[in-house]
Amino acid sequence: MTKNICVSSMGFFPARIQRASLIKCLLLAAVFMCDTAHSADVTAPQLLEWDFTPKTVDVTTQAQRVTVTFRVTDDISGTETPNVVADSIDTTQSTGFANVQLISCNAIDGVWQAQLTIPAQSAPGQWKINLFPLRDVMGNSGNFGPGAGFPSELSVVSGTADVTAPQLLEWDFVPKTVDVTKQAQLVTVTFRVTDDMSGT
Ligand SMILES: [Ca+2]
Ligand SMILES: [Ca+2]
Repeated sequence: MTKNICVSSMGFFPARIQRASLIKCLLLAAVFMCDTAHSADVTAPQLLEWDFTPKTVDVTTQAQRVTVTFRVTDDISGTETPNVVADSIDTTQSTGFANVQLISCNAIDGVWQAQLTIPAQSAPGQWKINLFPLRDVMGNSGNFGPGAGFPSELSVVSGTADVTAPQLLEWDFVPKTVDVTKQAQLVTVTFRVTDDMSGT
């Protein structure tokens, strides 16, 4: 399209302007060709390096912090900030998402760091540190990480662990019937929950 516009306009101008137009045309054509030569980003980011410290924490008396450091590259659009979380293998306990920051370089080739906090009285045993998703700005996602070849199991020592879920002891609501013909109505739910150690 760029070429057609250029050729059709050249016939109406003197030779000097035609030369200028020709140069302009070639430049535009070059830009156009460069644009079309850009590759689409259809490839997910790659995890190149991954480690965390310490490998064992004792949360008997207080919470402990684990630092995860990893390097991710992406071919074109750049890596979006990934999520890092640690989950207890034997229970439903989880740290929740860590605070993840890019600490050096950039989203094309960057080193990221995540701070995980294992709460006091957490479940003892092995916890698995997960990385997900490895997704770039264009939405290309890889598998859950870190994957084979990288350490992912954290040992948790906990002398007084709370591994029992809360119990629902009482539950009721009033009223049992509402008439919303003319206006909205409130229903009040009251319940009692107990927990053995850490609280509900
Ligand atoms: Ca990509
Ligand atoms: Ca409990």
